[in-house]
Amino acid sequence: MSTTARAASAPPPLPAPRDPKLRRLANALRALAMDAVEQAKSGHPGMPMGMADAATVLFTQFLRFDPQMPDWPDRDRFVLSAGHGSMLLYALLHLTGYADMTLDELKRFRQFGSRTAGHPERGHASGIETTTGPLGQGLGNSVGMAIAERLLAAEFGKEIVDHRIYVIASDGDLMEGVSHEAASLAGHLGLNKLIVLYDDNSVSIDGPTELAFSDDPLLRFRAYGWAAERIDGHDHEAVAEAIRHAQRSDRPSLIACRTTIAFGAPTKAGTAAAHGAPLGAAEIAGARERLGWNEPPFAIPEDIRVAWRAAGVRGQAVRRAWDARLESLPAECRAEFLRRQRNELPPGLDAAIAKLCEDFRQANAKLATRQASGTVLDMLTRVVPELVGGSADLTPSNNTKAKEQKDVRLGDFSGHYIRYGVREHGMAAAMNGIAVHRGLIPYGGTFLTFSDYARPSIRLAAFMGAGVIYVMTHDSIGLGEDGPTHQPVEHLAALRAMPGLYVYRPADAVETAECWALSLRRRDAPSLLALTRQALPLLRGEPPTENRSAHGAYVLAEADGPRQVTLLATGSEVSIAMAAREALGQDGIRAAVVSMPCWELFEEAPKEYRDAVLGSAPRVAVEAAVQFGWERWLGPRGTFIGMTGFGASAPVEALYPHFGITPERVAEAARSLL
Ligand SMILES: Cc1ncc(C[n+]2csc(CCOP(=O)(O)OP(=O)(O)O)c2C)c(N)n1
Repeated sequence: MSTTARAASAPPPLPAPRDPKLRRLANALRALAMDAVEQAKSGHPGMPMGMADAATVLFTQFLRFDPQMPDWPDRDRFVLSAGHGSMLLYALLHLTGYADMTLDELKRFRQFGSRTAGHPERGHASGIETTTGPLGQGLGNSVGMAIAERLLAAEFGKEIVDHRIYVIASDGDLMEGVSHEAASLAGHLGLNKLIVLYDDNSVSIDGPTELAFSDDPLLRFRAYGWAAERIDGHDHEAVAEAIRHAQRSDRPSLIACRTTIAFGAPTKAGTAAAHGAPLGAAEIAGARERLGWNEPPFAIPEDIRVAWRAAGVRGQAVRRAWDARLESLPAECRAEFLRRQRNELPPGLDAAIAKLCEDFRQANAKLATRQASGTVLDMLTRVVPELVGGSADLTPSNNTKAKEQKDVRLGDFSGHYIRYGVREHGMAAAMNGIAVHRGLIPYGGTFLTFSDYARPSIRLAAFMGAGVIYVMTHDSIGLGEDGPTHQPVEHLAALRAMPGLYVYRPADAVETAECWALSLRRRDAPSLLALTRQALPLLRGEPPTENRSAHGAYVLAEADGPRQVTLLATGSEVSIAMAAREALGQDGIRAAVVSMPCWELFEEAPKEYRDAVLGSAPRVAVEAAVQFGWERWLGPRGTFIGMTGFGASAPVEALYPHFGITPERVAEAARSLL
């Protein structure tokens, strides 16, 4: 190529930065991202290179954090919602001095067993506040974190709780529906501690975003009740001024940072080619030259390393001052704050649950399990003050609001009940944020069918071990007249298929209380309570015992003599199995009934226990849902009674007989196995 031709195709020089030192700090992030992606032969260099300037301003001038105490409760939270740009976060954690994010970890980006997974995974390294990658989720989580901050500040005072939630989000984040729900809720509640830096680079995987995206996010967010402005994301002072402005706002803030994806790369900058593939040796060499970065791969000049470390110690004095304020809190208040941080439940929970079970027995409570759950919550919210409830606009149906709970409102965060609106996905994403923030235990309700609308966030809760509790009512055709659109049939199977999620389907009021206790105790995984709309008889009339649901399954009624058949059931179908047992008994057939409120717990039980419960007699399982998954419990000769397709719109009394989920059918199936 002639010199003239090269000159003609050479990219224009980079605009001179207003602050050369900050540009060099940002270039360290760029270089680490380029080098790590290149070494891994996989990853996303474009976004870290584009947002390096804005992230540098945030981390060196604003974010309050202390790498020596990564879990300092009053730290600002930083959420990289655009999780594909994970190298940006890893480089920031490394350079600011998080001990577990070593240079070696950066060199092992995306390799098995490294802390530097493809997308940031909470628990892999300190400083990763939440797991991101599925776009939109981080933004949804950040809304929950911002709610948690306000609630805890209202409870413990702003001396102890006064932090901000900063987010980096991309075009993809803003396109995803969950972010719309979350942003709308944040605007409604006026969550002004939430500041989103939007990587407004107009590029996504398919090419320029104009291929698919022509709404104006600024107008949209303003309509949600946010403050929104657009700045040059490579102008450090503009970024700083926008953040200062956002910090003073009485609303959540969106700062659209106009950036160039892969800023500095000679031919790929500004194009989709830089989004999700290594840049290649020639492009990296060109980027180094244009950026004036002459270091070998993974090398950081001493002055830059020192400057980044200084950013990492900036928060120490603030944190120490906070420690002192915590010390000077009244002892009881301090103990309560710290208990919550340890994720430790208050004393008195077991006694309260036991008393409630006794009350249910005394009253022979014939209740829908959703109603029993409501009664449980009336008690629990008194004993466990960190519970924060809510529903996606189904409060009276989900029975999620306890008598003493007050609504959370714009300007008044003294209540602990959130009106999430008709936003199941936003609710579930926000609950993840509340859970990982610490200090509060979120639960929220909708109909079980609409667990599908929340599923991507439920999956992330399961994946990162967030102790969220889902109250999902109307759990079968038993809901009746609303019909098949609302009647879940495959949902239990789908939810049970999800690793790390505990699915409970209690059979009566006592089991409901037991399952609530188990859900609360499990602080390192989500729990889902599938509850009925229809009333169920009390089955656990026996004198107080241990929490029998804790075994996942147990023999509710043993056969009168050696077992000839074992009837397995969950939830509303346990009483059907009990009636079948009785009918069989009249024919001299000895049947046992096993209630199985939680498969996952039963799977964890010792094999001998499981064998003893299941017995060696043939089995019939009954559940008003599809069979998928039941094979594992049926044994070689088992039969399943349940749904084979969608339900129908009719009163519940007509539906169970229509779909053949009756004591007679169960008894008949049992007889045919003998
Ligand atoms: C829910 C979800 N859908 C799809 C993807 C795959 N994906 C990763 S990044 C991306 C879009 C990239 O565009 P943008 O968000 O603008 O990021 P940038 O190109 O600026 O890095 C997509 C579709 C994903 N991570 N999450």
